[in-house]
Amino acid sequence: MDRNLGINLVRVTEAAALGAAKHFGKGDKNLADQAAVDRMRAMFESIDISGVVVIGEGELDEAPMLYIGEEIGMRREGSLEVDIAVDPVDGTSCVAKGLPGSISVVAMGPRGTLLNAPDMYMDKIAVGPKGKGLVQLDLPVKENVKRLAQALGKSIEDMTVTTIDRERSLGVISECRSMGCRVRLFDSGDIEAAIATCFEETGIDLMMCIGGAPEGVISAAAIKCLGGDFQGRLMPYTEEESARCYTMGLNVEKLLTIDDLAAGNEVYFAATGISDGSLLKGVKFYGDSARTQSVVMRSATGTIRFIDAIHRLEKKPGYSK
Ligand code: VTB
Repeated sequence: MDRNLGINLVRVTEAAALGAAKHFGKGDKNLADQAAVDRMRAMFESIDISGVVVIGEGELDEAPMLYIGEEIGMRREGSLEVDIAVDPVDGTSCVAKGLPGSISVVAMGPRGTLLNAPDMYMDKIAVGPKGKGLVQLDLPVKENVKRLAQALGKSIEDMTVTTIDRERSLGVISECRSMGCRVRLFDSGDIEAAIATCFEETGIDLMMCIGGAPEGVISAAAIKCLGGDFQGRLMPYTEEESARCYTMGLNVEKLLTIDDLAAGNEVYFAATGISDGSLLKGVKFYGDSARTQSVVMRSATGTIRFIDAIHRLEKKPGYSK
């Protein structure tokens, strides 16, 4: 794989974030998502890949662009054949409500490496490199927190677990609080929450939540680049969802490891902040320019780059609309 592809992926997430950020705090998550999808789809055309969307905006009948199975990229003869997983806005409700924690993300790997996860819930756990091999989805919450605290050399009181602010998280929240551990809730955007566990400066040690399965695949791709660990299990809630897993050849009982979700060691990941988050700053508009902050990484080398960019809006008329 061409190592410069990562930098090109940042162009894709920057474009999407700039589009979505125009709708920050305006109460309409669909408009924010649409702007991000349009920009992302257009920017992909300039990248020399032959990509197939494996995680996208939905099935063809639900989404006109970036739908599952759509072929994107320049698609020349000789272009690299890749799987693409996109989330033009992870945390659409955060953008609409003007809350922190929304990002635009893309993951990419050689064809056949990213799991085509159905749009349903997944039970997930994410941890940084020091917790790899210790923390397990199937262990009790308290055991995971204890093991990780020991590995990090922290007291339980200083540990921070992050989870989604939903009723279904009440079990995790009460287990953590009852042992004196700090709990940080987020409204949506579990990809950023998962990645945050791999950066000490975020202060987030562990993520446990039930969130979207597609976001699980993208989180796994990112965490593979960061040397941490991610595990998940599909959680079909209806007969229809169970049947869908069956047709897709997915065993719902199976613990999905990071390698099941993002196979091999040639994974790329890029993200740009839309609203301020624990890792990335959101888009700022200054009249004639806009500023973005992104992260790009590649699992083969494990290099992590943060990219601060200033976009001159008069030179990119499309960005100021
Ligand atoms: C979560 C959240 C995502 O979907 O995965 C959520 O982190 C699913 O949970 O950002 P709910 O159905 O309770 O919202 C997202 O919001 C993406 O749509």
